Amino acid sequence: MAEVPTPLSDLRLRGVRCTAVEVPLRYVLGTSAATVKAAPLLLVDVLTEQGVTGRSYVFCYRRSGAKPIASIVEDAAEVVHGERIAPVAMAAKLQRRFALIGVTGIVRMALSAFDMALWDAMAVAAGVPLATLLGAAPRPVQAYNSCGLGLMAPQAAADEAELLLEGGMRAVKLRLGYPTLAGDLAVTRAVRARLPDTVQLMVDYNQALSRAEALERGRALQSEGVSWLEEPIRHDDLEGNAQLARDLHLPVQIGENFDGPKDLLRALQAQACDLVMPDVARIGGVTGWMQAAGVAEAHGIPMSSHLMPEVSAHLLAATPTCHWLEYVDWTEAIAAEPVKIVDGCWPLGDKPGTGLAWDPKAIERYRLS
Ligand code: SMN
Ligand code: MG
Repeated sequence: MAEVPTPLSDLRLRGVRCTAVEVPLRYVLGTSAATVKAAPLLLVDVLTEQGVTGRSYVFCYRRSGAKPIASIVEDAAEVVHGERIAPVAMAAKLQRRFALIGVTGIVRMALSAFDMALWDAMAVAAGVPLATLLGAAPRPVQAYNSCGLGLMAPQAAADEAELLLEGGMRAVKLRLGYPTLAGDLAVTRAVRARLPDTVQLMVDYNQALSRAEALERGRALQSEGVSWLEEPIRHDDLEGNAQLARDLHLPVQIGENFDGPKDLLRALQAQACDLVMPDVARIGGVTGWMQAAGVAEAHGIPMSSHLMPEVSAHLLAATPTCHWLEYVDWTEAIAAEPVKIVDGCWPLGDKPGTGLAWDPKAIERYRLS
């Protein structure tokens, strides 16, 4: 890390280094779509001629995702090799160069990972937190605990919910999508009953329901003290989501599957949701996030994040309609200095960049081939 700030105009791309790891999770996460027992992460380091390193990582969802994403990150770095680091300009060039394969799915994730590491390099070189570089005042960002609370028996879920209040958390998220409405209600009631009234409870279906089921279950959940209904149906069924948003008092939350800022715009134009929560690795990194944040503000829609809290906290600090940071502790095993939640908030300190730094021994231990 550069001790003395490097003039940003001098910062040039030398290359990238990608490392795939699979980190253990303290809390297993059983969603209605798949169970996450360990998290495959791709760590991306952007190297500059000046010796400054920019870091990012993305959650690969499946182990098999790491290699192809890494290969595209390396390809992208080749395209802009030797250029002055300018993430917005580089994103435009890369989107054009990757237009034939299509900037979606894992291509989008790779370009997002690269973009985030570029922004980190700039902030590190400038000697300021990423939030500061984005024009925001670094400040604590309210977080909800999204560790665990997967599909499990009601009493086990209630026990786990209590553990998740560590650090003064004022909200937690529960995964739903049991075979029956009765199953969803049993676990929601057990968890709600165990949480203090001051703690909010979000629920997430991971797209498990049909439109009709979502209407029935959403109506039932309206009187159960729940704060939002996340991805009840297919994320891309905008008409179905709009119908639910109209018919339910419970706010409909979507966004982790938005593929670039245009998806967020389309969802808001279709009035498909009350709240949005883009994933920084699918929305287009820092560059895509900031564009999406402008669109959310223009529509007056509160914006939260999805996973990867380290960079998302900086972005939310710079988001006009900042709502909730999704906190997960997935990098705890590999972080040089894991961040601890204080009084229910992610504390944005004064470390340059996103503050990401890895423990080399832990990286060796959890490295994927
Ligand atoms: C989720 C999705 C994928 C992996 C883990 C968790 C979930 C969330 O939808 O919103 O946290
Ligand atoms: Mg979700």
